[in-house]
Order: sequence, then C-alpha cells, then structure tokens
Amino acid sequence: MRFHSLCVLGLGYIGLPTASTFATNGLQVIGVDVNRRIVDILRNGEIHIQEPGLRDLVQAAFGSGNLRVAEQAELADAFLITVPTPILLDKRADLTAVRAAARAIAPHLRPGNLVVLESTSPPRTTVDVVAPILAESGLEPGRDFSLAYSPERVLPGQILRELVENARVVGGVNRASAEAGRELYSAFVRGEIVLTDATTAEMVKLMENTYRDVNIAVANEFAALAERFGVDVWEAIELANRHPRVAVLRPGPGVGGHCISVDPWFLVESAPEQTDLIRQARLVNDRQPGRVVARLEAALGGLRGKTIAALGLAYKADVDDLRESPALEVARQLAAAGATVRTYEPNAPTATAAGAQAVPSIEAALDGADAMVLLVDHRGWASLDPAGAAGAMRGRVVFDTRGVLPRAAWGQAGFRLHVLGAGSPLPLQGGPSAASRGAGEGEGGGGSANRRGPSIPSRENRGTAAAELDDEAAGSERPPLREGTPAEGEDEPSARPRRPAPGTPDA
Ligand code: SAJ
Repeated sequence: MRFHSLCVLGLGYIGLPTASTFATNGLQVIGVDVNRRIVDILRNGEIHIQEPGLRDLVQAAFGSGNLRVAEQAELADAFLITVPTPILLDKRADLTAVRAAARAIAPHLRPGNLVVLESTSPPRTTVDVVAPILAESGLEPGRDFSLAYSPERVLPGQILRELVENARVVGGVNRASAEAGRELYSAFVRGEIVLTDATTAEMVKLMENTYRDVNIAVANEFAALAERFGVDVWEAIELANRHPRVAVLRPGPGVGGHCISVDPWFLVESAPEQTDLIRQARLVNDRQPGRVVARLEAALGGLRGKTIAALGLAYKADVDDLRESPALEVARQLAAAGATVRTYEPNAPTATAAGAQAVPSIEAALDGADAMVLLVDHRGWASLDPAGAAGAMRGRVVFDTRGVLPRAAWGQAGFRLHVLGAGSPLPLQGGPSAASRGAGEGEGGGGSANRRGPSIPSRENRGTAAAELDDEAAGSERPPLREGTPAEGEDEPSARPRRPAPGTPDA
C-alpha cells in the first residue's frame, strides 16, 4: 500500500466514520473540520452525531494512536473530501464547501498523492470544479497526482457495517487514478470495488437516489388514483410486486432526508431541458404533505380550532434526523391552517414544527385531541393500542399515512381510520357499488383481513360497522398505550405485515 497517511476533510456523518475506520485499519489519519466546536467535542472524547457503534469506533481510533483531529489540512499521502453539498433555495447544489476543501488541499499536494471526492455532487464536479482548483498547486491531475470520485452509499443507522461491506464505485479522472482509489479503499472495504471514470461515478450516485425518488413518486401517484377509484393501494402494490419484474416502493407523506429529496435536483440543475420526469417526480413527492393536510381537513370538516396529535417528525422510521422531513411540513401546514398541533418525536423529543408544540409522550399528544395523524412508522407504533387512544382522545379521526395501523382493531375501538392510498370509491355505473365489493372507503377497518393475501375482503370482516361505534362504546377507561413491537409469535391477525419494499433494506 502506497498510502500510509490520510487527511479527511469534513467530519460529519460520512467523514467521521470513514476517518475512524481508516485509522483502525492502520492508516495515520488526520481528521479536519472547519467547525471548531466539532473538533473540540472530538478532542474531548465525545461525538457530535448519533450513529450506532460510532462512539466506540471513534474511541478505538483515538486509542490506536492513528487518529488526530485538527481545524486545518496537513500533508498526507491521500486526501478525502467528505463535506456537505446542501441545496440552495433555487434547488442548485451549493458547492462552497467542496471548493473550500479543494483549496485547503492544494498547498499540501505532492506528486504521487491521491485526492478523492465523496460528497454527492452534480455530474462533472470532479473534473470541472475540483480538478482546476487542485491544479493551482502547479501539479496536473491524473499525471502528477491521482484524482477520483467515490460516492458514499451507506444507510444512516447502518453506516459502520455498510461502509465496510457495500460495493464501492471508484471513478478516476484516468485509469491510474481509479486504481489508486481502489488501493486506498482496499484498506477496509470488503465489498467489491468497481472502477470507472469520475463522471460516471457521480452519475451513479445521483441515478440511484433519483430512481428511488421517481419510484416513490409513482407509488404516491398510485395512492392518489387508488383513493379516487376506491382501491386499497397497499394491497394493489403488494399484488403488483408479485410480478417478477415489478418493484413499486411505498407511498407516504412525502420524501425526506438529505439524499433522496435533494439529489435529483442536481441532475435537473445540470440539464433542465432533459429532466422533465425527474423534476415532476420531485414535485409529486413535495406535494404529498399538502395532500395529507387536505385529507385531514376533509375528515375533520375543517382544521381551525381542532387539536391534532402528529406522531413522528423524523424523515423516516427509527432515525433522529429531521432534515427535509415531510412530517415537519405536514405539522407546519396544519398549524398554519389554524389547528393546535402537538408533535411527538421520540428520537428528537424537543424538536417540533413551526407553529406546533412538542410534547414528551404519545399520551400527551393524544390527550383530548380531535384527531391523530401517524406520520412516521417508528418501530412498535403499528401496535399502538387503539383502546388507549380512544380513552385519551376527544375525537375519533385517525389518519395513517404509512399504511401500518391494523384497521379492524382501530375500527373496533370506535375510530374512523383514514389510510393514505385507500379512499372513497367512485360509484360504479350499472353494477354493484365499489363499496359493496368491500372497499369501505379504506377506512374504519376496511380490508384488514385480506392483508395477507390477494383475496377480496368479505363485507363481514371489514369492520366498517365497528368504525361507527359511538364514542361511549369505545370505553371510558384509559388503558396504557402500548408502544412495543409484538413479541415474536404474538401475531396481530389484523396488522399488515411490515414487509420491506423491494430494494429497501432498512424499511
Ligand atoms: N420513502 C417512501 N417510500 C419508500 C421508501 C422511502 O416514502 O418506499 C421515503 C422515506 O420515508 C424517507 C425518504 O423516502 O422520507 C428517503 O428514505 P430512504 O430510506 O429511501 O433513503 P435515505 O435518504 O434514508 O438513505 C438513502 C439510502 N438509500 C436507500 O436505498 C435506502 C442510502 O443507501 C444512500 O446512501 C443514502 O440515501 C444517500 O446518502 O444517498
């Protein structure tokens, strides 16, 4: 291995785990962050981000004597750029940090060095933005030093394992640069290391996330169509996905996080005239929070003066990350429309949306509420106790935007359960109404017994009558709200199996 020392610029979600992993695999690593606070926290043996196993890894890296942190770049055999590339208000990538990192490296560059950009970037950033800045050193990229792009593809929550095990794409400005990149990453990567050119590697990353965004957009459009035609989209997707070459993702309240909701714009920015579909998919997904709000408004007969419990604010299940979260947007819009909105996010208890109020528990959110909206399918929330909710709430409207609540159980507890993607059927002309086929507005227990298979639910097991139980019958006692995942073997006959959508290892 010709690379013994490594300078990592940017110690965030990717930079810190990567720097620490290189250090525990024998490289002399200097981790650089321009944020003094982060450097101080790390020097004090703490970490500034939450990721399972990261604290131990960082401590092991410091313990090995191979990791140091600093505010400025230093001489090294190789340099990694792992800084953020946020999106500007006009949906263009903000490459300020990438440029600054390249400028910080240039004075320390020596012949034979390797520079790798990992930050998600618009196509050609490595050759058109980074290479010219580094060339100001007087050294030529590809000839005097190696330059490559290698996208990170790790899943928050599983970063440490995926960093090591995932396949890694390394794109060089020339073949020698790609091979130099492979040599560096082979220090710890156990997945396949695939070589290509720098711009292809940039495209690959953007294509992966754009593909997901477009797929989710079509799922969201299917959900809207299903509501219109009285179809249950969750059942329909499950059935469609039995086709061996179909893999529709899941609809929901929108797409959040700092990757999938952002990266497609990098392609739109680079070629606006060739990205109609990609732009449209973004707009479809960004419209979802508004659709959730409109449906709640219809269910409640208006929002002004209503008290709404909004469960979950994170951008997806079991993370504490609120960036670009559609749940935040739903809560904000509800509050802006005059509702009193109580939000509960167990992974970020003090966070809330503009105009909303953070509360410390599900009970506090539901207490006296007119409606509950489930925005994130955190672990265990599919088995929230409907009887407990009925005891706590004033109203009986529940809106499940993730399609996870067992419908019969909520119907039996007296709730009118609205489910995203399952709506009022259109009347059929000259035949039995869609409702008599059992679509049941997708509400109040509709179709719960058919979750496991393709059979059309019988009228008896839809539980619509239960949904119309009056509030008294729902019981005045307040059993504690259960928040646990059912124990293994403790099946919930009416619950939709929480099956990951294809290609969603985390979900
Ligand atoms: N979502 C849906 N329906 C789905 C799947 C996701 O509405 O069927 C929503 C989620 O609720 C969330 C958003 O989309 O709001 C994004 O979630 P995600 O799990 O698809 O993606 P991220 O942003 O958490 O992480 C992704 C990862 N990609 C996956 O294929 C799971 C990760 O591998 C990438 O490295 C990361 O983006 C990244 O850095 O780009």
